[in-house]
Amino acid sequence: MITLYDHPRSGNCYKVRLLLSLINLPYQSRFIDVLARKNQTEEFEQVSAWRQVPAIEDDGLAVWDSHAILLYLAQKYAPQWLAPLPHSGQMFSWLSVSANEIANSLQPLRLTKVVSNAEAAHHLGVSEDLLDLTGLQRRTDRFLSLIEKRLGETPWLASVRSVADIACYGYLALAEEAGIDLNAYPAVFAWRQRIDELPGYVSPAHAN
Ligand SMILES: N[C@@H](CCC(=O)N[C@@H](CS)C(=O)NCC(=O)O)C(=O)O
Repeated sequence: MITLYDHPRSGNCYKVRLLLSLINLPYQSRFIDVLARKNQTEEFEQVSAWRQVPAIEDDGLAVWDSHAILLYLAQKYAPQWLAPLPHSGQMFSWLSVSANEIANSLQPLRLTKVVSNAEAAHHLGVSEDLLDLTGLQRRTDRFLSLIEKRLGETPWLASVRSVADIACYGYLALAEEAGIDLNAYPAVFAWRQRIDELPGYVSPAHAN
């Protein structure tokens, strides 16, 4: 059975929990208390090279990084979540947006609201006085206006439903925790609702 190295408050782990639930794939969850630095061990590094969650073990094979895990699981168990050509190009582009633009805007912005500034600075690898909250908000606003434009043109990020939607949804599901009101982004709001209504959907609050 698949083992997911998991933390219930992590949006990156949530992406993996959501796909596993949507495709109805059984797994066991191993809680890694990253806030208590329990990830900083050589043993965990054998599974996750950067000592971060999420990571999975499947048939003795370790895979880490939420995007890599989504692609791996879809390729092996749920190819219906992979956009075919020519849509695959946009799927890869929006996966990249999740791994870069969201990971450098909405994800850390939300972190600053759910843990102390000192804790957030530690996880972001900067000293507390260099925590750039204005910059995070500006980058988040820019990301939101770009994804709003895309979702005003197409119901799914890659035109067809794909793991790119799950990747970007991970932190957009937690937007309110970052102090964002998605009513200002009607296309994103409607897309989020489409995902909420998928069979097998689990909310971020539900951890195994
Ligand atoms: N690129 C990775 C980032 C994973 C990540 O940022 N994990 C955080 C939790 S959301 C973590 O493990 N932080 C603990 C640490 O870095 O020490 C992914 O998309 O999965």
